[in-house]
Amino acid sequence: MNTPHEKYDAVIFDLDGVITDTARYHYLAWMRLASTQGVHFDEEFNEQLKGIDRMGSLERILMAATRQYSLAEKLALAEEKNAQYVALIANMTPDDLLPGAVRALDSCRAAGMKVGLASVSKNAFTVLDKLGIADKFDYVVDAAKLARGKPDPEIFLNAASVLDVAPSRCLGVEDAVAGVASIKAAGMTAVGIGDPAVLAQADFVIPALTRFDLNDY
Ligand code: B16
Ligand code: MG
Repeated sequence: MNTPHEKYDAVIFDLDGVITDTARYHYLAWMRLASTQGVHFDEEFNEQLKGIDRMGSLERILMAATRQYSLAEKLALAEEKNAQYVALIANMTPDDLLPGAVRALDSCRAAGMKVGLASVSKNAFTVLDKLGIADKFDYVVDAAKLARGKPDPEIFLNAASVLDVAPSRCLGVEDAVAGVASIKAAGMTAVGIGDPAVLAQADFVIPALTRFDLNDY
């Protein structure tokens, strides 16, 4: 029998930017779309889009455009960006797992904790399959069924509810400002991956999953 963790019964991970660097592919696909619409797009702009769902991200980019877009045009542009993104992730393999990701996931299982995945990406199941880690999760949120994206707490609350763990006994792991806000709004403890100055709302911040240690939280 595992000794239960003193504070947590579940760990809920974000995908893009935490387990694999698909954040880079989202960036490249948005960059291409923004340039076709005459919108300046750079790393700083991209930072604001991390964890924001597809239509929400598109809205933010088009706000910087010089004209108005109809709903049909927006849907076509979102589809165009997604086609580009799907092409970019087509050749992903387990080599695209970020360092420390498998060890972190396995350490949660070994500690007897439930493991969830909370990504607002509608491509999350495809990415998990390509990475070969789908079986490491007890539950993966289906982003297509969400009414609201991050920073709304819905996605993390859905994961906690299906895993049957109180939010206060959940640890959320995120690389995005909107994602950390979602975890905190859900009443969970947040481990940020990245820069402490950017992820100021997180309870703990580590540079990468290589430094993930359940004993620290
Ligand atoms: P898709 P996460 C998010 O995933 C990404 O951070 C964000 O950049 C992206 O726009 C969003 O997924 C939607 O992705 O277009 O594939 O549905 O960080 O919540 O894992
Ligand atoms: Mg992310």
